[in-house]
Amino acid sequence: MFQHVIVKIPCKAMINGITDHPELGTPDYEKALAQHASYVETLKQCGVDVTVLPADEAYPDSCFVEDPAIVTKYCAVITNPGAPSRKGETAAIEPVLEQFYPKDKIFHITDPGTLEGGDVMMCGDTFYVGQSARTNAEGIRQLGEILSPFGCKVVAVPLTEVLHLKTGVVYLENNNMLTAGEFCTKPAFESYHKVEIPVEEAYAANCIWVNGKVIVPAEYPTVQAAVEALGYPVLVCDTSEFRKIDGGLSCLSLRF
Ligand code: CIR
Repeated sequence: MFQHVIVKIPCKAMINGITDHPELGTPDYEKALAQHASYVETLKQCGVDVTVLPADEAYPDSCFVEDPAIVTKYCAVITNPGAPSRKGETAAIEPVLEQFYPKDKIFHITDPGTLEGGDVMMCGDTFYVGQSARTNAEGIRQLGEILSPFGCKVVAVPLTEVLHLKTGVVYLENNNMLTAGEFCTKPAFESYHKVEIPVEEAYAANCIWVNGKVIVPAEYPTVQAAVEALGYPVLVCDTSEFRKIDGGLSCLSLRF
């Protein structure tokens, strides 16, 4: 179960956030703020306390607070984002995590290792880590070294089709996993009960389990029905403006 969630208000510069999908257009900032506020309210309905950090105009993608840190029940890890424009986001998140973790339980990924939290999927004590354009083999090795003393296993999952691992796969606890695209056939996920998401709704693979409920992005009826069929109460949240800069539900929070 999660007790805490950390989010960060989107900054005005988010309209210049990194995107592989310019064809989706530029985010509408006012709409993004409203969607973010409603995201926070939805999280509160899942019984967590939510720490809302102020916007940081220096970093266009800083609302995607999942990427500069990994939070576990054992420790926190400050990452080393692979995107040059996002590296400085880690300095702002560390003092916030010090309010929740003792200093000797906060670790760091360092050069030449790179790693972004969006590539890390926690399934119990196994951490699957996407080897992506943002996360390299050395970053994954360092994470393994940090987590193994806690009895955790780190498994690298090479990916080519999407930005981060969790762009295309989500673990919903109870052995259930939603997979899209290349993640439907990865040997690493063979033992899970997988529900395959159709290509036209692949964006909705980025949904989140929070304390028994699942938050799903608005307007993905097939995914919503599939999650309901698995027996989870579903909450819906519109993230259309974040999608335009390749972000979604999981990227917008740290949950622990
Ligand atoms: C980026 O490219 O870094 C941002 N525009 C989107 C980050 C999404 N984060 C995530 O999937 N964890």
